[in-house]
Amino acid sequence: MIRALITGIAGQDGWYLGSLLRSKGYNVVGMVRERGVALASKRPDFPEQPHFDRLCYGELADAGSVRNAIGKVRPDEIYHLGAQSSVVASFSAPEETADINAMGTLRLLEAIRHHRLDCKFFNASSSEIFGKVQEVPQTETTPFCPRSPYGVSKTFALQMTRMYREIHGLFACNGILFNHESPLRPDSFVTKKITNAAVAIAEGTQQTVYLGNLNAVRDWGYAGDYVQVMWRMMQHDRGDDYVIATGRMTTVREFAAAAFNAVGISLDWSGQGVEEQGIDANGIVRVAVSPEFFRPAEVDATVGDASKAHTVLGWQPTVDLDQLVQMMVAEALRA
Ligand code: NAP
Ligand code: F7E
Repeated sequence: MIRALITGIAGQDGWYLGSLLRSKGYNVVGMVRERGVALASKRPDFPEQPHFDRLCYGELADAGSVRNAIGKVRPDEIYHLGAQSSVVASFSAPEETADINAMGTLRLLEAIRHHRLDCKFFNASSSEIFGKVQEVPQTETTPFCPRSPYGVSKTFALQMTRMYREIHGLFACNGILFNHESPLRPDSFVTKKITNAAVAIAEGTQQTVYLGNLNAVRDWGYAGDYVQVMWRMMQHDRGDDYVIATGRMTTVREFAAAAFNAVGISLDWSGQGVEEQGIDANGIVRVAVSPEFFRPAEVDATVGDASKAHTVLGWQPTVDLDQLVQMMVAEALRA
């Protein structure tokens, strides 16, 4: 039986990946920072299913605990998903972000070397490494130009992972993941904030949702599809780096329009910048802009070209944006 260690098992991708690996017969050990965390109680909005066999303690900010976890579990495959994953939060907590995301990845890689472990390593990298994009769409060869402490931390982690592959011969992969969402996305991310708000507005418990940059463009995929390709990378005959994306650009405004449509509310847009509003058929403002949600720096035209993953790994996304919106709205209606 193959033993996998998943860092970040309590997060969105941890749930999908743990479920996938268990369905393939893996023994799944989830690393958490609080021993015995009751994941079900952390996640009352989603039916609990077994997505790990057992948990082990591991704090990415602490080298000793990471080394202990690796030494005790001795996994065949490590899927490193644990991170301070909020770009917004990284602007107010740059040091913590660097410690967990950059140094945390290095601590894992060093623990593998320390224990002379013969294992494979997957690192969850991010499209945020491209930041102020140097070309559109972005591929595995697009130069890095991160614009947030989060993006810088993920650039360090990607380069370290590459270095351990090239210098130490580790089977190591970087998934350069573009945004991927699901009903398990935490409420602070824009897709979940919008789908929750659209449902609350349709049910009459909320009047208006306040958003930041409506012109921001993202390439949004489905988390269930993205964990499939993480596993495929680890089954290939050598470790490598892959852009994982849908190739479709969507603005926050378009995502909001789709979510409101899904609950039967059609929006008309008027005004510009902070004056822009999305207004329903009764003339009620349902979407408004608040400067509170603007960022010190925004990444532009983020859209990925996943041709390499299509060709080499035979991966294709199965859920399009409309299906993703429907899925997230259905879950918000159910909750
Ligand atoms: P997520 O829901 O935020 O989950 C992150 C997990 O990391 C949480 O379970 C969290 O544990 C854990 N974690 C945070 N700090 C830790 C620490 N100091 N020690 C140990 N564990 C810690 O993230 P996700 O959306 O599943 O993303 C998975 C990975 O993909 C992350 O590395 C993220 O940066 C990367 N990524 C995600 C996307 C996306 O669109 N989702 C795109 C590109 C890259 P707690 O529950 O204890 O907080
Ligand atoms: O923002 C805009 C905001 O916070 C998306 C993480 O998984 O993907 C994620 O990071 C866009 C941005 O995700 C609001 O300005 C407008 O342009 O949902 P988000 P993110 O920052 O793209 C990358 C690839 C990761 O690696 C990260 O881990 O939406 N936006 N109005 C807003 N964003 C938020 N959060 N809230 C708003 O009200």
